Parts: sequence; C-alpha cells; structure tokens
Amino acid sequence: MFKEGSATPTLVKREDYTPPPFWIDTVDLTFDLDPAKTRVLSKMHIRRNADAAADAALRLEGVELNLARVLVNGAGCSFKMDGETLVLDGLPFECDLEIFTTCNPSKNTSLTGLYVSQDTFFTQCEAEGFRRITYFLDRPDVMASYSVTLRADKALYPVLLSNGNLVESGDLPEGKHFAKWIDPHKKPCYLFALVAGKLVAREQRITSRSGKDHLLQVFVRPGDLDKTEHAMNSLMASVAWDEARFNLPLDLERFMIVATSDFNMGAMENKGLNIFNTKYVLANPATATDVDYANIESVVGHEYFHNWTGNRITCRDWFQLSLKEGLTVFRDQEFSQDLCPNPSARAVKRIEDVRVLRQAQFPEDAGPMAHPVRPDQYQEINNFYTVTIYEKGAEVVRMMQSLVGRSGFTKGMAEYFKRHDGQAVTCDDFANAIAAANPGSALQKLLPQFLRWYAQAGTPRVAAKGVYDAAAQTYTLSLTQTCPPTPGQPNKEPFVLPLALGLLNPTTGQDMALQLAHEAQPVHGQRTIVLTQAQEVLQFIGVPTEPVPSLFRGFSAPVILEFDYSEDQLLALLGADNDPFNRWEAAQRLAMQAALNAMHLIASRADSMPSIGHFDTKNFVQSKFVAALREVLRDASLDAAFKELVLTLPSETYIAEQLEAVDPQAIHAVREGMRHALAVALHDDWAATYEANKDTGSYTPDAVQAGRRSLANLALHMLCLGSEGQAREVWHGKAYQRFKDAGNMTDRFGALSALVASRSQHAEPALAKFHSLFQQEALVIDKWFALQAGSSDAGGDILPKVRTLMQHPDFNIKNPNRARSLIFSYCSANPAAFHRADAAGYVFWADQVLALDALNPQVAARLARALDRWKKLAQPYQDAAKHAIERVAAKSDLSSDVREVVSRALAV
Ligand code: B3K
Ligand code: ZN
Repeated sequence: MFKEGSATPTLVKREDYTPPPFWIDTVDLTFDLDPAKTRVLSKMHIRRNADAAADAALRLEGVELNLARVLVNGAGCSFKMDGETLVLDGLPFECDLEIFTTCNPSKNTSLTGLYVSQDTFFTQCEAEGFRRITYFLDRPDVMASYSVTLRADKALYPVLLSNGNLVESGDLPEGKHFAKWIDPHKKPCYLFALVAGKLVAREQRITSRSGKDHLLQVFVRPGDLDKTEHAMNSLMASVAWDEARFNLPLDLERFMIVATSDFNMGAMENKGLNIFNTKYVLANPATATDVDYANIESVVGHEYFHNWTGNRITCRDWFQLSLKEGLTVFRDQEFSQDLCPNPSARAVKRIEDVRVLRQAQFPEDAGPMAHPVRPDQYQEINNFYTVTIYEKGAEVVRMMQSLVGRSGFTKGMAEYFKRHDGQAVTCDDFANAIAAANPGSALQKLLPQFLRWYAQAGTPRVAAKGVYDAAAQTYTLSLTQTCPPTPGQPNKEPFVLPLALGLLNPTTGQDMALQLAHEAQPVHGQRTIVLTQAQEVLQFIGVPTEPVPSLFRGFSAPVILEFDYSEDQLLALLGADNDPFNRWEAAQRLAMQAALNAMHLIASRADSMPSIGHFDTKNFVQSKFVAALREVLRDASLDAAFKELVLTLPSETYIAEQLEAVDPQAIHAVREGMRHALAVALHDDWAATYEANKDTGSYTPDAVQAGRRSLANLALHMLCLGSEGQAREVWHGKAYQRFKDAGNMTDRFGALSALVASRSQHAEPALAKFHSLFQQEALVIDKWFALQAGSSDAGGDILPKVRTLMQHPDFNIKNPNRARSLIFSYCSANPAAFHRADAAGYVFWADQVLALDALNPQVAARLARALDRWKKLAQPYQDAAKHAIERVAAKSDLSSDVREVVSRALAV
C-alpha cells in the first residue's frame, strides 16, 4: 500500500499471489470498549502452512494501533516492526499467540476498522479494516473460528453484538457488563463485526422450509422502530427465496441487521451481523420513496445472499472480488425480478439494471479506471468496489445462466457448493463448477474463451448489418465484434456473446420463424445464437419479407450494438417487438438519434453558448417519434412503469458517451430542449395520464402502484414544465397543493421536484416547508440537499447554491450520506451545472476531494472519479479539468485511494 507521504505507491499484482505462511485456526478476542481508548486482546492459535517455506516469518498487518504486548505460548518473545507490520521470526510449527493493542475509535473518521457513530461502536472490516482493530493476517484466504467477548459501560452501551450466537452475558463491576459471542462458522477477518450502543430491535421468528427455527432482528436507534417493517419483510422474503430457488438455507440461529447513519457504502455482509447504511433499512410511506423501498429490498437481499456467495465460499484474494460481488448482484437482481407480480414488471427491473450498467459501467470501461472483472493489479483495493466488479460481473454470471439454462445454472450452483463450501476460491473455480455441472452446454464447450470476460476490460462493440434478398427469401446478418484498447490491454480477443434475437415482421408485428441456412427446421420465435468469432455471418432462409432484426433481446450480452436502423425500423420495434427490453431500447435509440442530430446543428453554430433556444422544437414535435410516444402514453395495454421508462430520455451522461468530444452545455441544452418539446407537444396526454394515475389509494410499495406513481410524477413534471400562461398557474398550483397534501413521500417529493425543476414561484416556499416538516429525518434532509444540488442549471446558479448549502447548519462533511447528497449530487450527477466554462465547478471539486481525503479517503476517492472522463471533454473544459486534477495530484500526502484515481486519470 501507498504509505502517507512516501513517494511510490505499491502495486499489488494478481500474479504475485502466494498462499499464507501460517493458518490462524482460532481467534479469541476481548474488547474493552471505550471511545477514546479501546483495548483489544487477541489470542490466536496459529499453525504453519505445510505448503509454505518452513522458516517463513509471520507478518501481521496493523494500522494505527498501539502495541502493548506480544506473547508466544504465554511467554515474551522477540519481534520487530517493518513499518506498521509486526514481524515474528522463528515461530514453532504451531503455537498460541497473544497480542494486546489499543486504538482510538472516536478519532476514526475513515469509517473503517472500529469507529464511533452517534455514541455507538461499529466496525467495517472489508476489505482491509481488520488490521485497524488488531494485528492479523488480513487477507480473505485465512479463515478462522472466532469467539468474541465485549465489555463496556452498561448504561451507555446496553446492546453488545458480534457474529454468531450469544453464549454468555452478565454484569461486571463499576457499571459495566459483558457479552460473549461464538461464531459457529469459520470466516475470513473481513467478515468480523461488532456493534455496541443504545439500540432497539424489531424481531421476527421464522421457521424455514427445512423446519429449523431462526430469530431475525433489525436493530435501529430508539425512535426508528416504526421504519423497520419493510426491511424485515425483505429479509424474510430473502430467506425464503434463497431456499426455494437455490436450496440455500439460513445456516444460523440468529440473523441480525444493524443500521447506522455513518457508513461509507450501502451495507456490509458480516457473518450473521449485517451492518447497513440507514438509507437501506429505514422506510415508512411518509419518509421513503418507492425507489427507496425497492433499493431496501434489493440491498437486504444482496447482503443476505452473501451469506452463501461470499461468506460460506469466499474469495482467495481481492482480485477475485467479483466471485462474490458479481454473483451476489446477479442473485439480488433475480430475487427482485422473481418478486415482481408480472412479466412487465420483470422487464422494467431488467431495463433499470441495464440503465445503471450503461450509465455508470460503460463510462468506467472506457475511462482511465477501466479494469477487467477480475483485475490484474491495484494500488488500493477499496477503489475496486466498482460497477465493473459488481454490475458487469453480474452480467457475466447472467450470460453463464443463459448458456446453460436456468435449471442448468441451479445445478451449477449446487456443484459450486459441493466443491467449495468452506473455501476461499477464484472466479475460475466458479465458472468451472457451473460448466462441469452442464456437460455438452455451450458454456462447457467454450469455457476458456468465455473466461475472457473476466480477463479483458472494455465494452465490446458489435457492428451488425442486415441484407435482405427478396428473390432468394434470405436475410443475411453480418456481425463484427471489436473491443477498444484499455489501460494495459492494447489488443483484445473475441468474446463469447449470447445473441438472443428475433426477426420482426414489420407488417404483422410478429416474430418470424428462424431457420439458419444449414438447418432442416425453422425455430419459432426468439432464439439465442452464441457468437464466438470476430466476424460472423448468419444467413436466415425462408424469410418472406424484409424483417426488422431485434438483437440482444433482454440485453443478452453487455455490448454496444451498432446497427444502422432506419427511423421506421425503430418505430416498428417500439410499436410491436415481443421483447419489452428492445421496445424500450428502440425508443432510446430514436431519442438518441434526435439528440445527436440536434447536437450537430448546435455545433455548427459555434458563435454562442449553447442554449435550450437552439433546439429545433418544431421539427422534433412533428416527428414520427413524438407521435409514437403519444401512442405509448395512450396505450391502455402497457403498464405505467414501462411507459415512464419509454418516455424518459437518455441521460446526459449516456448521451455524452456517444460523442467524440463532449460539450456538457450543448448536451444539456439539447436534452432540455427535447424535454420541453415533449412537455408541450404531449400536453393533453400528460394531463390525461396524470389524472388517470395520480391516486393510488392507501400506500403499498408494490410494482404496480409504484409504476403508476412514477408515471404520474413524470406527467406532473412535464405539465409544470410545459404549460404557459394561465395553464402554468393552474398546474403549478396543483403541484404545490399535491406537495402539501401528499399521503406518501413518493408523491410529495415528485411534486416538489416538479416545482423545483420548472422554477416555479412555489419552489422556494415548498423547499422551506419540506425542510421544516422533516428536519428530524436525516434521510429526508439528504433528499432536500440532493434535489437542490442536482437541479437543472440556469445561468450558473447551482454552484453558488451548493456553496451556500455547504454552510447550512444541517450540512456535515463527515457524514458520507450528507456529503454525497450535496457534493456528489452536484459534481457527479449534474453535468451541466458542474462543467462550467469558468472552471469554478472543478475548483470546487478539487477543494472537496482534498477536504474529504483528510477525513475519509474512500469517500474522497469516489468523488475524485467525477472527472474520470476529462479527456473526452471539449475545450475549454478539458484543460480546466486537467488543471484541477493536477492540483489534487500535486498534494504530497494524499491517501493511496485518491492517489491511485488521480494518477490513473492523468496517465491516459
Ligand atoms: N461487501 C460490501 C462492500 C465493502 C466495501 C469495502 N470498501 C458490501 C456488499 O457488496 O455487499
Ligand atoms: Zn456485495
């Protein structure tokens, strides 16, 4: 690791992996918890690894610890320090090792290791936080049995939790008490956790399908208990789903979730004691939106599913992170889909997942931080908890499932657990198990080539061309796959690409029968063809009329498809494709074509700053595309949630990715121009849509109700945006009234957003009222900050607003949720406000990266990534952005986290 102040950071390489020289069989930890000085006694039984050198030293990592005592078999011993590493030479083959240290949790603002949040102790050990608690072999392939005794003041810390089962508890002198926990399962130290403080729990006893009884608990601060029902329901659903779908039962008597408001990420899957960001636990209809409810369900599921994929079988080393993360994201996506009430809701979930991939992972894959799903090197592992490891990793697992079939995949999972339960393994081990359980499958036959998905970074592009021969009744599809160079990988080999496709008859709207030239029989409807070559030609025979190809249905491979669709072809897909994903995709392509055309026009008038007035509204509203969107809004057979997705334009970030040189102002002007035009052109349909969907009755977070709310909110937004004169008064009045009367947060926040986005005269009073109504609700105040920092810029007014909000008494940069709600909403989620011609946005960014780095390097490094794509920016943005990155890089005592991000950014 890069040590503060030192000149060269250490690169950790996958090829350098060696097994540990020692095993730690048992760990017995005793904590005397005190915010300023916590004492930690660690008693370990260690054993030499017979496969390692017989004289290898034991090197135990430690960070910011005060070492008081080291005993080997109860006696003092000689040891030395190599930097912060404790080195013990000449140890016997097996021995007891006792280490006594102290640390200072109250000064720990990094929120890794042991820290204090709101008078409660929490831990976060993944990836390398355990070394901040005690000296240890802090690596995931060392799995040990833990027993943990917690001692603390009883009045201040009445609840004492750790992994596993509570075996003993009681009072101690001087107002203290203790609790002893034993975890029946071996685990790597990154899954260790403790919590101590004033907490209350919602409890639920369940009996699993196999007849075992379990206690589920959700711990929160007193006062938040009324917001735990949904998390508990989600947990129960998760337990049931994993047993039903993968035959994986809960393996613990007790399963606990604890919420904290100070947390670097979403949640952590510590064995039996998941620690969560409050954002992914607390919800009631008055404070949480439908999106919050859906996120809670998927994060609770995700952490629970880690119990098998991550905890029972863990990673050999951190390069294998996607072994657990990609697989567990895939599992949580499947879980959320399986909970959907109908196929349309399943498709909506798939579209939402793909949107995340395209908006966040595709840019990562094209930028300076691009890395394979299984990286080859890192400076700071915390920088590799990325959308590539998680979301692209999940797509790789999804492709495995499509290559072996759903039941084949279930068999593969069973084989994986049969082979590796209790072990620390690699991504290859996983793929081998899935393939071995499915002999003769495409995955098994193509496994070595398939594994390139783990090894090669970058998003593959598939260029497809179709030629119809009316006389021969053939349709010839030529496909060429390429993958652009990424850092350290100039050349790429072809990938295995499952291509789910159909040929749409544009007249009937039906799928044609599919028969390849060498086949005896046609196949009806959709089929999946596995592409393996850089160039392939598929010739379909017996094709009665020129088809419209519907390619990569359901986004069957994470690629960029280049196909020169005509407007009419896209309209045919939007109107009738059997695959809802590709219907939505057709609308996105139509919108993208319109946006790119408008961008070219704007670029040709380089005389002035791009503005919304430059958008050719008249031409756009008369287009067939807008007429088709009107049809979608009117189509009673389509679900509301699907309509909302189709009617939402591609994001500015996604548009930017399609361009050679990015002018964020021009993109914003065009997208806003299109939105206004849609608002005006479809006014009457928006009004009808709003009326039809605005009342959803008593609140439940189900997909059908949530879909109607999201469509009503979009309609209201458009009505506030697109109404003029008297109608504007009316709609702004209605939105303000709805804001005041709303029975749930989704409707209230939707109305508030519409007022703010349309710069209504009611916006300021509504914001003030919102703040006063919810000032006790931290998660709602986060929304209040985020809305203001993320709203559409006009004349550069967002940055001054953000600067003012930084001074607000509710702002606290040490709280990651709050920092994200204000600083990240501005720098990472509001491109046109951030990329200012005067560079003031970048100055602000650099200041905040440096300020955060001194407190919390992980959060700082995330913010640092807001300028990843600086090379793609047009001037004057590009030079100004580079200058800001250089200013950060010039700081000598940067954390390894931020150092790695900025040096990679400058290296491209
Ligand atoms: N495994 C954790 C993430 C830990 C991040 C450490 N920097 C949450 C999850 O993926 O479930
Ligand atoms: Zn995870």
